[in-house]
Order: sequence, then structure tokens, then C-alpha cells
Amino acid sequence: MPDHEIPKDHPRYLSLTIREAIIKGMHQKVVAEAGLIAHGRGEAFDYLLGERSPPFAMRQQEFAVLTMLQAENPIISVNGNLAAMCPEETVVLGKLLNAPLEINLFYRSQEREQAIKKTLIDAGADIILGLDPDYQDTIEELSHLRRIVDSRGISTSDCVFVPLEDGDRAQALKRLGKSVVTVDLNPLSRTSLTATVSITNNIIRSVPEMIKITKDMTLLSKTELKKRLEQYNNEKLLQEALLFMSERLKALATSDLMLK
Ligand code: PTJ
Repeated sequence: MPDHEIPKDHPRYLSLTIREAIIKGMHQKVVAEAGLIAHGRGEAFDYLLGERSPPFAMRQQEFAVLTMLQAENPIISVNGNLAAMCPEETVVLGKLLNAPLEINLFYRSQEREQAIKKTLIDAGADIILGLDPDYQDTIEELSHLRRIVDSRGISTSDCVFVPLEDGDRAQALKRLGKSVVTVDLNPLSRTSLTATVSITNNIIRSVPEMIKITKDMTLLSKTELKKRLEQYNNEKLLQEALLFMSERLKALATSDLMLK
């Protein structure tokens, strides 16, 4: 399948390039077919943000990094969309946070697992959890294939970063006493409304911004991390996200709208 060349001067260059990465990922079996639909839903919410990271999202990202730095055994759960959109950045973030990568898929198949493993290795990953049957464990609360987790990873971790999540797993992980950090452009998704830390931003911007924040915070003591963590409230930040979107729409609705 040939890659489509997007002209650099196209006004929607970045958005179209990301789409191409997702489509290419689907042909390589990295992305599930439903991943294209999930991406479209994300794009619609990104329009409401103005396709930029607003101040509340930067605070959500700080909250997320602090939560993962404070954790004993943080882990990053990788699905197809994440692997297709920002593999290198995810590998860098994992190394900085000391968080291994675990492949954990909703639409699970060996073919997809191997395709995602290759993408992550090409992006610089050393250890990838979630594939070795000797370390298979199950989360009983979950009925679908995402219940199969790694005993060295999600199963024993105290903090799971699950970007672009499909819904009920965040609840199950929280019931098991784990902190759940997510990135989801929809502030009203089940995952956003359940997670310990919900980042309402595009993963494409979020992961690089979290890398920068991690570099700034990595030398903080556990006591300082704990003190800073007290300044954040997930529900309030989600309310800010909704207010930002609605006020932005209101401002647009009363402005000179048409493109010249
Ligand atoms: O690779 P698999 O098999 O594990 O499947 C992955 C998908 C994403 C297909 C699966 O988890 C799924 O169906 O997810 P949902 O229920 O569609 O939820 C995905 C959420 O991610 C939605 O709320 C979207 O708004 C959001 N989203 C999509 N693209 C982005 C995003 N959030 C942040 N950045 C994006 N680029």
C-alpha cells in the first residue's frame, strides 16, 4: 500500500500526516480497524480544543507525571493507536519514568502483538512485556481479552498509564487499588470519568510534553512529589476541560466565523 505524500503547505498537514500513520498502522496490523474510528472521534474533540494544549491540559500532564514518579512500579500499557502515532516518544517516556512497556490489546491477536512489538523495537524499546505466556496473569473483573496481563507488569504494578483506553478496564484496575493515568480527548468518556488522572489532550502533543515535564521533575524527592500532588484535583481539571471547550465554542459562535 503506497504512502500518500501530504504536501507540507497543506493547511491540515499535521492532522493528515497523523491520519496516514494510523492508516499505515492498520495495513501493518499495528492498528485495529476500530482504531480508525477511535481516531476520528478523537479528532472531533481536538477541534474543540483548537488542536493545541490548553493550560488545563498542561496541569493534567504535570499531575500525571507526578503520579507516575511517585509510584513504586509504574507501567505503560501500549495499544495499536499509541504504537502507530508516537512509538519513539512512548519509548523515551517509559525510560525516563522507569516504566516498562506492556502490549495489552482490546482486539488481541498474535499477528497484531508481533507487529506492535516490531514497531516498539524499531523505536528503541529494549524490554516489552505482555507477550510471554510464562508470565501470563488475568484480571478476573474483565471479560474480554484485555484481562490477560503480564505478572511482571500491569498485574503487579501500582500505577498504570493507559492512553486511548476503551472504557471498563480503568474501572477494573482502580478496583484492584491501582492508580490509572489516561490520555483521552473526550473528557466525558468512561475512562476519563474513572481514571485517577485524566489528560484531555491529543496523545501526539501529550507524550512529548510529558517527556519535557518528566525531565524537569525527575530529581524531586518523594516528599516534594507528594506535596506537589496535593495541589491537583482530577474532577476539577475535567470540569475546566469542559468549560474550556464550551467557552471556546461560545466565543466562536459570536465571532467573525468564515474563513477568508
Ligand atoms: O489496539 P487495541 O486493540 O487495544 O484497540 C485500541 C482502540 C483505540 C481501538 C480501543 O481501545 C477502542 O475502541 O477505544 P475507544 O473506546 O474508541 O476509545 C478511545 C478513546 O480515545 C476515545 O474516547 C477517543 O476520543 C480517544 N482518542 C482517539 N484518538 C485520540 C484520543 N485521545 C487522545 N489522543 C488521540 N489522538
